[in-house]
Amino acid sequence: MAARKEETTLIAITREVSASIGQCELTHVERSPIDVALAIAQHGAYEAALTAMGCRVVALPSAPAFADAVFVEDMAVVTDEVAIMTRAGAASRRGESPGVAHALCGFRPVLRIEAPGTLDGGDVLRIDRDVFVGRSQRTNEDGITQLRGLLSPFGYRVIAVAIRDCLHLKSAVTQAADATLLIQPAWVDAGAFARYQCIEVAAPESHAANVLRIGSTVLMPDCFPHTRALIEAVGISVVAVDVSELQKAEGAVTCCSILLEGDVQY
Ligand code: CIR
Repeated sequence: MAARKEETTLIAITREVSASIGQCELTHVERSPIDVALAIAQHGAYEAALTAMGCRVVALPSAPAFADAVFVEDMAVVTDEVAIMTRAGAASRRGESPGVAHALCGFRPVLRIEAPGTLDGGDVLRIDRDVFVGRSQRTNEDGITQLRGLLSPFGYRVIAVAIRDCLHLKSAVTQAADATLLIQPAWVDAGAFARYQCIEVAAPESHAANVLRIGSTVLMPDCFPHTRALIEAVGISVVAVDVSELQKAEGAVTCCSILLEGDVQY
């Protein structure tokens, strides 16, 4: 029998779509019927795209009692050193946390944001040792202060950023390449990111700033062709997926996974 080997790879933790996704939290999006079967199929295609981009997908079973469980990003902030379980800003989502913590404890020491702090992973944009955190309806000052206390021993600088008219910081800005961000300037002050090349989303595509960078490629929704062209114009390759049903739940592409380097056996 061949010996088992271990290698470090990029792991993407995902979670199955809950049948109850139609009862999801909504803040800036009008409720409209979600086709659950289509949402499940789109999520499967998203996972397949992650695999094709080089990730090892670790899919957690669904959490039927939690409509938003597919949006796993909000449950944790993971660095090379630790996993920090957030305390979700929406009380209805806090029960999603144990299943995600269980998966992460195999890869990192697990720390926690405690009450009265709240923080959603969607509000955290980490670029090297800078950790930008959105002050949002989901993330409060106490949550930001706790995150700073947990990460500063590892040399991270936590920088609070005001956002407006959107759910999370990463609704407004994400990283597309080492020194390149994609930004919706109506929702976040671009001045906070002055040292990066900032590509503004195309005018008719207000929700296009959320992309998931994996190596030299970004994954993004396929409904933003003008923004896609702007990204490709600076030499970044793009993989596009249809996530229409997840967008109806106010989700996008970063929120459906937690990425981390980890050792896997094969
Ligand atoms: C919520 O409101 O919590 C979910 N319906 C959507 C969460 C999306 N999360 C994210 O973009 N990080």
